[in-house]
Amino acid sequence: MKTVFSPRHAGHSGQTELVGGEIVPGFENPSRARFIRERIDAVGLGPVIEPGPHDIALAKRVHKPDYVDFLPNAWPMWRVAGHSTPAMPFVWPAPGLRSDVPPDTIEALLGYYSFDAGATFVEGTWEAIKSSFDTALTAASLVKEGERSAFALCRPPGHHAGSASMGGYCYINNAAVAAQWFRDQGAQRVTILDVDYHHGNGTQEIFYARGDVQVINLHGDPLTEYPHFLGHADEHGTGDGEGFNHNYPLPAGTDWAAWNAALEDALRQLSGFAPEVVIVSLGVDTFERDPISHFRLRSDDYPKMGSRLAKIGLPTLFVMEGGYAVEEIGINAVGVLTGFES
Ligand code: SP5
Ligand code: ZN
Repeated sequence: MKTVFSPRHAGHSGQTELVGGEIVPGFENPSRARFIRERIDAVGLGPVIEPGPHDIALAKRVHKPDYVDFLPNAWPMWRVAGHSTPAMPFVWPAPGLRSDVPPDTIEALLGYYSFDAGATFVEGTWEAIKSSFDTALTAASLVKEGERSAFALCRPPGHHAGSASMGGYCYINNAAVAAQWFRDQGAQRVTILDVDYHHGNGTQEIFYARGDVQVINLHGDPLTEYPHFLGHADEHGTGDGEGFNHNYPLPAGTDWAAWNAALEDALRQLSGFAPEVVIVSLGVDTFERDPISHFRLRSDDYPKMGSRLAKIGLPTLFVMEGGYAVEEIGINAVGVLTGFES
C-alpha cells in the first residue's frame, strides 16, 4: 500500500491544550506522525510519497468559505494582537448569544470558528493544515487511479472539524474533503467509516442532510466521552440524509469482541448502501493504553480490523485521525494496513 506523507506537518508543534483547568502540552504532537512513518519503513508497507498541491477551493465544498479563509489568518492576526503563546479560544456563541455577526478581533474570531479550545494555532499550523489536506487528496487520487487502497498519513487530523468550526485538534475535515472529491469525480455513493475512539462530529454534521455520503461512527459514548454533544444512537440523518447516518456509541472498557460486534452491524449498513468507495477515518485511540481514551483494543486486534475491512472488497482510502499512545501508534495504525493487505 502506498502512503502519502508530508514533512510539512512538523511545524505544527508546541501547541497547548486545556485539561482539567490546566494548560498542558498538546497530546496531538509531531512524534505521532514520526512513529507511524518509521513503522511503515520497518514493516515495508510500501512506497511513501509526498503530496502534490491541491486548490484550497476544494475545502470550501464541505466547509463554509469564510471559515476556510480564516484559517491561514488566525496565527498572523494573533501575533499582530500582541500574543506569542499558542492561539486558543476562550469564548463561544452558545445558544442565546448571536452567531450571525462575525466579530472583529482574533480573540473573538477563534471562538466564533470553534466548538472547543482544542484546536490551537502556532507558527506552522496553517502549513501543516494545508499539507494534511493535500495529503488526503493525493491519496484519494491514487485510489481513483486504480489502487485498491492508499494511506493518507494526515496530521493534523480532521474528523472533528465541522462546516464552520474547528476543535479536537482538527481544522479541515480531510476525510470529508476526500469524500466530496470522489463525488465530484463521479462516484455516486461514498461511505465514511470512522473508527476513531471519539465521535466524528464534524463529518456527521457536514453530511447529515445528504444521502450521497453515508457516515458510520463507532466511538466512546458521548454521555461520558468527548465530544459529548453529538454521537448518540438516535442520530440517523435528516431530510435527504435520513437513514444515512449511523452511530455506535460504546461503553468504557469495550474490548475487541464487543467492538467487532458493532463493526459487523456497521458493515451490514455499509453493504446495504452499496458505496463505490470507502473512506476509513483511522484513529487508533481505541488502544488499551491510549492516554485520553477508555477502550481496550490490543495491538494484535488492529490487523484483524484491517483484514475485516479488506473483506468489504471495495477501493479504500485510509485517512489518519487520532491515537495518542505514541510508542505504539505506529504498530497499531500500520497494523490495520498490513492486516488489510494480508
Ligand atoms: C482527533 C482526536 O482524536 N481528537 C481528540 C480530541 C480530544 N480532546 C479532549 C479529550 C479530553 C479527555 N480528557 C483528557 C484526560 C487526560 N488525563
Ligand atoms: Zn480520537
